[in-house]
Order: sequence, then structure tokens, then C-alpha cells
Amino acid sequence: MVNFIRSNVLPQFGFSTEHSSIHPLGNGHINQTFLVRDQAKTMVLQRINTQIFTDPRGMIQNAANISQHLLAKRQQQQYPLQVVSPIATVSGALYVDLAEQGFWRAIDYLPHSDTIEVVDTPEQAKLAAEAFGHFAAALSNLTPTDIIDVIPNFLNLPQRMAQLHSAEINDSHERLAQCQKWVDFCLAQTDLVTTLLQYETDLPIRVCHNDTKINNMLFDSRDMSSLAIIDLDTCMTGYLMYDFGDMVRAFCSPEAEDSTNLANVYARPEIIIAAANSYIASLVGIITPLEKRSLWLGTKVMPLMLGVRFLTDYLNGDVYFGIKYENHNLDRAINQLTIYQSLLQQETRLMSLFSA
Ligand code: GN1
Ligand code: MG
Repeated sequence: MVNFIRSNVLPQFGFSTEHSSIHPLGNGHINQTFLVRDQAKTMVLQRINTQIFTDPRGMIQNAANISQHLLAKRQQQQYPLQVVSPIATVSGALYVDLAEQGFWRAIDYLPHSDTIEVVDTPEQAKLAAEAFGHFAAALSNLTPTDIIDVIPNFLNLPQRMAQLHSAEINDSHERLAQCQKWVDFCLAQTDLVTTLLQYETDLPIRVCHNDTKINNMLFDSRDMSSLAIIDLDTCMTGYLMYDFGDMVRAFCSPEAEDSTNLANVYARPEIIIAAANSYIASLVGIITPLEKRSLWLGTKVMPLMLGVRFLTDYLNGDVYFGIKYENHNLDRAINQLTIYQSLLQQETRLMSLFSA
């Protein structure tokens, strides 16, 4: 792969074929990401998974529009973070389409940037939630219809439940026996689906990030202050409750998303309190009272939905998320569903954070 990139992709972006280093970067489950450096410059290079992003041009156009909008906001002092922008090829295109050999694009690498995989302190949760809040605030005057729906029904819980049910019925890889109790548990969460459908009709539709996990925020490695929000691939219409809920599911546990140390997989209330307060504060004047109340609903929906998605992929034979070992998707699903259960156990106390 590295040799292929060196000879076929780097020249298109004006990088030296001889003097470049190419290293895998980050922990994405879908696209392949590399950090590329030559003597003069650095970029983040990605091979897009076009099985999942079936309209990669639309996805890249969305990201370009959003970064341009954020840059304009930054110039007007209305967005305090740095912006990662697409890097054009030497011929001025935003991508390199090599058909079977991949669909490639490059984005800025920000010097002194650092990511974390697990939130350690309420202060980190506060900073990250504030950064995602600024991001949502800056996008609040974009017209949702100007943004392409790159993965239709991406965060549609009833549809994700239906996909799990089909995977259960097909049991194409004879894995159901290993996870029947978790499948039953997920499919029994019908009350949550009913509540969700009631809320959705009244909530404003916004342009959202849709993948607000902690490693999609860059910290400044010199002082661990907030630097930038990255991974604009799934930016499309959605609800604030999902961006918030995805943050909570990703921030709240002391263990990584695929940890099997379940005794230590739980929702830390102090992290959720810090995230809630700073997210809401950064959206003052924008977030409506109903949206504020909906944040708790999103907090329950997101770990359940990701648990359902991992479980479905496990049953289907790991066709969607990249895995590192055989039961990886099952371990991820159990982890996320354990977080969901921990949130339910603390519901009375935590939901009061979001009352008007
Ligand atoms: C995937 O590829 P990555 O890591 O940015 C997934 C998200 C999940 C996330 C879980 C397009 O994101 O929805 O929340 O894994 N992205 C897509 O870690 O499905
Ligand atoms: Mg992503």
C-alpha cells in the first residue's frame, strides 16, 4: 500500500516520491488514513471507503463547504477554533479517483495537534463539548438543504433496529447463539423508539457533525487546549441531540470503545455534567428549550444505536466496520450496550441536567 501511494498518489498532490514518509494515522473504522511528510510539507491522506461513502464527491464537497463556512466564521471572530481544509491536487481537484485503486483525498495536518482515545478528566470533557458546541453554533446559519445527505438514514434508530432484526433472522455467519441475549435486549427497547419518533417531529433540523467522538477533536499538544474539530465526512442534517449523545457515549466511560474490561465500563456522571454544562453554554441563544430537553434522549439513543450497529455487523460477518480480530464487533457492541445500561441506571439524576 505504501509503495502504491508513493508512486501513484503522492505526485498528484505535489509530494516528493523519493523523500516522503507515509505512516498510518488514527483509529478510524471506515476510511484508511495516512500521515505524509516530505521535506517541505505535511498532509493527511485518506483512501475513502466507497462501499460506505457511495457518493465520495458529494462527501468531499460537503466537507469543503463546511470548512469554508467555518473559515469565514473564524475571520468574523465567530468561531474560535482552527479549521482543517481540503488540499487540492496539482491540477486543482479535491480528490484523485483511481477507480479500483482507490478514491483519494488530502486534508490539512495541523502542527502540534494531538488526539486522545479516552477522556480522563471533566476538564477534557468540558473543552471537547465546548468545541463541538462552537462547531454546531457556527453551522447554525447554514441552510440544511445545501448539504448533501451522504449516508441517508445514517442515524435512524428504527431502521438500525430493523437491520438488526434482519441480521438475526438470516444469521448468515451462525453467530446468533453467541449474542442472542444482546439482540433480544436491543430489540426490546421499543419505548425509546416511540419517544424518539414523538420528539423528532418537533425538533429543528440542523447541519450536524454526526461523529462527535473524542478522537475527532484535536488538542494542542503544547498545553492540551482545544485546537480543531476534524472528520467532516458525516456532516449532514441531523439533530443536536445526536451530536451531544454521541459525545457522551464516547466521553463517559473510563475504558476505550472496544474494551472488554466491563467492570470498568460505565457512565461517569461528573464527565456527563461537565459535557452538558459546556455544550449548552456554548449554544446559548441557538438551542431551543425542546432541543435542550432532547439532549438526554440523544444520550440514550446513541450508545444503543452504535451497539445495534456493531451487533448487526457482527451477525453479518463484519462487512462494515474494520476489525482487528474475530469478535471485535461483538466486544464493541457489548461495551456500548453496557454504557447504555449504566446511563439508564442513573437516569433520574442525569436527566435533570437537561430540564428547561
Ligand atoms: C465510524 O470511521 P470512524 O471511526 O470515523 C462510524 C461512526 C461510528 C464510529 C464508532 C461512517 O467512524 O458512525 O460512531 O465509527 N462512521 C461511519 O467509533 O459509519
Ligand atoms: Mg468518522
